[in-house]
Amino acid sequence: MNKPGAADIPAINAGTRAARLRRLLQSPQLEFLMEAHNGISARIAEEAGFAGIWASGLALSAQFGVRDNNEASWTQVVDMLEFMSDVTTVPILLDGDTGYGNFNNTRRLVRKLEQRNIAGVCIEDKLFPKSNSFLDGERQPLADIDEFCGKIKAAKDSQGSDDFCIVARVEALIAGWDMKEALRRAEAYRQAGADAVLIHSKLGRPDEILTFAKEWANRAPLVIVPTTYYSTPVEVYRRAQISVVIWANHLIRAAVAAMQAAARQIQATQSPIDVEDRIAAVGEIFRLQGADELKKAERRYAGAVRRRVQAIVLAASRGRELDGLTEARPKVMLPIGGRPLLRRLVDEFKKQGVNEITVVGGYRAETIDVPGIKVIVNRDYEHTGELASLACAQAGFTDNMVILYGDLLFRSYILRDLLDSSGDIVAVVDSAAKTPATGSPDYAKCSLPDDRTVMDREVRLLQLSKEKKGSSGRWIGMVRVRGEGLRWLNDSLTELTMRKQERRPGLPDVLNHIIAQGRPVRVLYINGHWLDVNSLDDLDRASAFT
Ligand code: SPV
Ligand code: MG
Repeated sequence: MNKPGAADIPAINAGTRAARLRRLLQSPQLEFLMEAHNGISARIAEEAGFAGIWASGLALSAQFGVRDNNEASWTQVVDMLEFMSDVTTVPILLDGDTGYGNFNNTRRLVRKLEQRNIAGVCIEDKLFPKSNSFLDGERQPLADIDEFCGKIKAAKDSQGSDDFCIVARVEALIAGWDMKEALRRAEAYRQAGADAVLIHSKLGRPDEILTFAKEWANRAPLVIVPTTYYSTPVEVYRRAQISVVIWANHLIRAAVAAMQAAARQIQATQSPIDVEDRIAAVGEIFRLQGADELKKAERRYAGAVRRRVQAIVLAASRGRELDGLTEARPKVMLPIGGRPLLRRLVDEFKKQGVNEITVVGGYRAETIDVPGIKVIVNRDYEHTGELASLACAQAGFTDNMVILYGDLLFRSYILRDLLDSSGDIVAVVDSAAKTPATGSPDYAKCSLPDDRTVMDREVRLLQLSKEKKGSSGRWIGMVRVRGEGLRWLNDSLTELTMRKQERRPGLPDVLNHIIAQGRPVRVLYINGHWLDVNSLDDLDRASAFT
């Protein structure tokens, strides 16, 4: 068969993968396939610019850590091909060894490969279980020609798409037969329906394959594997009208050499310092895994799962009523039952899957030492108030946050219910008078009192003030902000920051301002089960609150 002229063939990268492999085989140019052996190596081969991938039997078995003797089952190979196919777009040609059995096994293989979008399979005329061509090649028996032709016919007859490619691999030269036998077999395989012939040689020079190519005279596309005669310039193959060159094992060999060097070095020096700059960054691994796509998808489909929530913890104050204990650290670092107050708070958030926790410190902020949090410092905490502390964190605000005071202890269900609540801004109000009101409590006027028998009523916060009379409960210093609520919060923060005020505005002033703009702030009623730490008595109570 003659290769068609360049003008007759569509672009290599159009159409199905099988059609593209067919065009690679039939293209008048010399084309190249790169070996790959798993998902990440397949992706690397494609990114490097290869128009097709050789799923090498040697490399696949090596990455499993077994020999190239059909020790890995064919279904294990097909499973790996599925990963390779999923992460690439270029055609993949499987090195299918002998077809893993007789004609019947081979035709089942073809169907399974097509289901996984594999473009073609190369089968070789040896016996199952085969051995690698470079291991005692001449001792390897060849298949009976008729039997192998039957296998090719069965494979061709069972393929669903006309484009799926069967490459017949001639091992005569490997097994010590002469050129005549190689040509006889190649011709028989062509007549049986093979789409291309792979002629393999283990010589250090290309002499055999060049002689073969000359005699073959382009009767069907010719594929070669220059592993041993690798120093031959590819121009030689062009001139010989070879169709496809397979670089058959270079990625597994590159990976093995790099892994050996890194492992030895880290073991010898007991440190990765010397290898760190020579190995791929973790970020590069994430990139190859497509981490960015998942981030985008999360943004798009976030409604389906509980959105990532951020916690903003206001923890700038020293805790005036606790002077004696807060010389060296802020109130939030006081130990309660052996664990700093802030640590307990952070643990509660983590329990609910809230892992992005920003703490705004001020007084002795350098002593805030709790793992897994980000600390932002309000350096002017002495002359500013909560509003300024909030503003310090404003750049990192998201439309899904819980803002709260750092001196709170609460039962887990309170945060859980707040995370499950609906409303753009939701304030937690305690309708029971059980928690002693120390410090400077904020009382909540609400649209409806807490009716503990009716769960789903929408209750609005009308105002926070120091006035207990007429209130429906006490705001505990915790508020949820999401969706539109973020814009309302930002608007009010900007507005209040610009106003000159006698008193330093706090979080209650921000909520009151939002309400005054006609924006709904909803109430989540609770009934005790929390405390805030303002006094020595509170500290005693907090120790008992476990
Ligand atoms: C493979 O890559 O597994 C091959 C080519 O079959 S070779 O190892 O050269 O036989
Ligand atoms: Mg092989």
